Amino acid sequence: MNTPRQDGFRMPGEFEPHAGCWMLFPERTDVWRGNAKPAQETFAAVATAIAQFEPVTVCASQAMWQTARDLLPDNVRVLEISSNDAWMRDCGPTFVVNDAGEVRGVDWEFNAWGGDLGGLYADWSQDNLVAHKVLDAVGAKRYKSDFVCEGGGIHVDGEGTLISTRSCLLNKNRNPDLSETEVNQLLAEYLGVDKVIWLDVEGVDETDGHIDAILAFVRPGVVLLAWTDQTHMYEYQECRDVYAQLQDVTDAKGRKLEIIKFPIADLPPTTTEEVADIVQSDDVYPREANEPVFGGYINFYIANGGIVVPQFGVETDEEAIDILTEVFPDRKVVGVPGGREISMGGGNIHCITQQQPAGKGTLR
Ligand code: KQY
Repeated sequence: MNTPRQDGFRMPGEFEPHAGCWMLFPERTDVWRGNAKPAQETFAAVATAIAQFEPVTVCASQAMWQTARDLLPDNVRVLEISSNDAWMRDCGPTFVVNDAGEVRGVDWEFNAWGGDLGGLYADWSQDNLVAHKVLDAVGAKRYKSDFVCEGGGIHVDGEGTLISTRSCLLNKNRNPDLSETEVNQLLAEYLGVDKVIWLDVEGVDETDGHIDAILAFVRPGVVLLAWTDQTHMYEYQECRDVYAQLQDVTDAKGRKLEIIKFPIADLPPTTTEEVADIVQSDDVYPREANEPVFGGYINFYIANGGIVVPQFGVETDEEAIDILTEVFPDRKVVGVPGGREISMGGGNIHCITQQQPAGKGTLR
C-alpha cells in the first residue's frame, strides 16, 4: 500500500479551512470528578462554541449517547462511538488532503501515552479504534500506520514543517525500535512534511511533553509560544529553553520562525476537595491532590473564522484573548470558561478536538 505522500497527500495546517471538528464525550469517573458531570458540561460548552464556526460531531458511548444528546445543542451531531477516555486529538485520525481536495486520514497506533511504560490507563483498545470509526463515518480512505503517535504530539505549518518533541515521539514508551532518522522518514511519508524540527524538553508531564502544550502555529513562519515570567512556575525554565532552541532553527522553506510570547495562567494545584470523589482505580493514572494544573491557553482550537480558547477565571484570561485577537485578526476569539476542569484531566481544548479539513467531499 502506498503512503499518503506517495499518493500526493499532506497534512494541512489547522488554520486552513475545515469541514468540521470531532470530539469525544467524557465519562470516566476515575479520571473526571463529580461523576464526570462538570467535565461533560465543559466539553459541551466547547462543542457549542466551535459549532458557531463549523460543524461539530461529538462521539459518545452507548451508555452516554442520550446524556450527550441532552446536553448538546441541535446543531452538534452526536454519534455512538466508544472510547476509553475523551482525547480526540490523540486517538482520532490525522487528516490529510491532496491538491484535488480529496480528504483521507492516518490511523496511528495509539498506546495511551506510553503503553506498558507509563501509559495512563491499562486498556486503550477502544481508543485505538476511534480513528478507524471516524474515518468510516466520514467515508475517508484510511492509511493505517504502526507508528505510535498522537495528534497532540505534532504541529504542522501545512508547508512542509512539523514541530515535535523528542521526549514524546522518540520516547522508548512509544517507538522503541525506531531511530530519529526513521521517525523523520515516517512523518515525511504519512504527513507529507519535508522537515521535522525536534525540540528537547523535560517532558515530565503525563504526555511526555506534547507540543500542543508548548506552542502553536498562527500561520507558516509564525508561532505562539507559551510563556511565563513567573519564576515559581514550573514552565519558567522550559519556555526559555524552547525559545533558545527556536532561535536556531529554520522551517522547511528556510524561514526563521517569528515567535510571539503567549501567557500561561498561574493556577493553584489540585485541591483535596477537587479530587475527593474521583473513583480510585489501579487501572488508571491517579488524579491526586496537590498536582500541578496547566494554565494552557496555548491549547486553543483554530476553527473556520474563530478561535476557541480555555478560560481559567484569572487575570491572564483577558491577555490571552487580546493576543489571539491581534494575531488572528480575521477570526472571532471565543473564551470558554471551565478550562481548569479539562486541565485536571490532563489537557485542554486542543487535546479534546480534531479538525477535519475541508475537501471536495462532505461529512457523511
Ligand atoms: O495534549 C494532549 N493532546 C492531550 C493530553 C491527554 C492527557 C490524558 N490524560
